[in-house]
Amino acid sequence: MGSRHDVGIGPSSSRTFMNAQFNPETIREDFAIFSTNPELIYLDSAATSQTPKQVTDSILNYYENFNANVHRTIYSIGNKATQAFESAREKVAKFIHAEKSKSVIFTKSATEAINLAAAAWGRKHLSAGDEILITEMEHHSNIVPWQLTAEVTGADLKYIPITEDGELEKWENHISDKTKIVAVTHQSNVFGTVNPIKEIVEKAHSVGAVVLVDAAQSVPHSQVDVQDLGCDFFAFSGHKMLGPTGVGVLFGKPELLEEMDPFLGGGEMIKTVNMETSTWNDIPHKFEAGTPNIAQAIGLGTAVDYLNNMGMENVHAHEQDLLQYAVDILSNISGITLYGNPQNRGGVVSFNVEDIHPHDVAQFLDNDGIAVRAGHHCAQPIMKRLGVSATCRASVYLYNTKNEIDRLASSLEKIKSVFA
Ligand code: C6P
Repeated sequence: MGSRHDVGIGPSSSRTFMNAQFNPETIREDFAIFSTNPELIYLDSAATSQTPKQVTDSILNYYENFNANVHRTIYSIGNKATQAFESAREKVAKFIHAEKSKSVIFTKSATEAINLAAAAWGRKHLSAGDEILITEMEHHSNIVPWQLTAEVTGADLKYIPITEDGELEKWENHISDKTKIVAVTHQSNVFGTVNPIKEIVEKAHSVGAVVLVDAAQSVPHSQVDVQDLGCDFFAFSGHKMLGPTGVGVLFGKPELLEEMDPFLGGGEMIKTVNMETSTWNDIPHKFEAGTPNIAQAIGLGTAVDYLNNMGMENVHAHEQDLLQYAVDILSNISGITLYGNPQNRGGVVSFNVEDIHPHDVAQFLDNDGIAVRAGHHCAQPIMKRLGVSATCRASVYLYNTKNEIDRLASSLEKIKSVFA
C-alpha cells in the first residue's frame, strides 16, 4: 500500500502510507508472511502479531543508512539515529496520549516494563503491612514481578478473584487503606475482558494507591489515553502491535519516575560516575541503561504510524465484528465450550473441544493451516479457576477476515468427526 523505500529517518511521510480505506484484503498485501504462506490462517495475534513491510523496511533503512549508537555521537549518522530513536518515543507517547514523551521508557518487552516498575517503585514505597493488589486474571508477567517485590519488601500480595464470566468480582471491596499499588490487566489475554480501569484508578487514588495497567493486549487493538485513564504506570510490548520483538514500553507519570531509583545500571543512565558513587541521568534515560534497542524502537514507531494510518477506531470496529461473528459461530458447534463471557471484550476467544486435548486440537488445526495457541497462555491461575489445564485460543487482528473464522469453524467440525 505504499513505497517500501525511504532513506529518511523513518517512513512516517505520505510516501510510505497512502490513505487507505479499511480493507483487510488490501491490508494483507502489506504483510509478506501472507504471500510466503498463502494458506496461513493466523489467529494468534494475542501472542505475536504479524509485521507489515513498512515496519521491516524501516528497520532495514536504519541498518543500511544510519546504523550508529544513540545519544553518544557527534557525527551525522549518529545524530540521525538519535533523531529517529527519539522520534519513535514521541510517536509512542502521542499514540497513548501521554502528556510528555519523557514518560515513555523503552524496555525489551511488557514483561520487562512491569518488572522495572515493580522493582524500582516497589523498593522505594513498600514495606511490611502494605498491600499490593493484583487480580486472578493476570498474565504471569503481572503476577511474578509482584511476588518478587513482596518477598523483598515484606508487603502482602492480595488478589481480586474473577467470576465464571471472566470478569473481576467485586473489585471495589479489595481496595483499602492498606493498598499501595493496584496492578491490573487492561484486557485479559484469555477471555478478552476489558477491565474498568478508569473506575479502578479513581478508587485506588482515593486511598492514596497508584495503579499499574498491563496494557499488552489493549494498546494494539483500541484507542488508549493514559491521561483519561489516569493510571500511573502503563506497560505494553511492540511485537503485539505490528512492531518487532525486543521492544516494550513503560509509561510512567514523570513525578513517579523521577523519584524512583534506577532498575539497571550502566552507560547513559548516569550523569556522573566516580569510583564510589554515581548520579543519575534525567528520565527517561535513567531507565535505559546501555545501548538501547534502537532498531526495534524505530520499528515500533513505524508500527504506530501504520496503526494511525489505519485508524484505531477502524481496527477496533473490525475486530469487534470478527469477535461477534466467531462467538456466534463457535457457540453453535455442539461439544465446544467457550470460556468467559465478559460484557466488554476484545478479539479473543478461548475454547475447548469436548474430550479432545487442546494441544491435539491445535495440532489438527495447524494441519489445516490454522494457527491458534493452545496451553495455559501464561495465566495458570485462570486455568485453575476454570478447572482445566489448558485451552485453545483464537485471537484476531486487522488482517483477519470472516472467511478465516468460517475456516476455523469447519475445521473444528472436522476434528469432532475424526476424533468421534
Ligand atoms: N501474552 C499471549 O500469548 P511480553 O511477553 O513481555 O511481550 O508480554 C507479556 C504479556 C503481559 N501481559 C499480557 C496481558 C500478555 O498477554 C502478555 C503476553 C502472550 O497471551 C504471550 S505469553
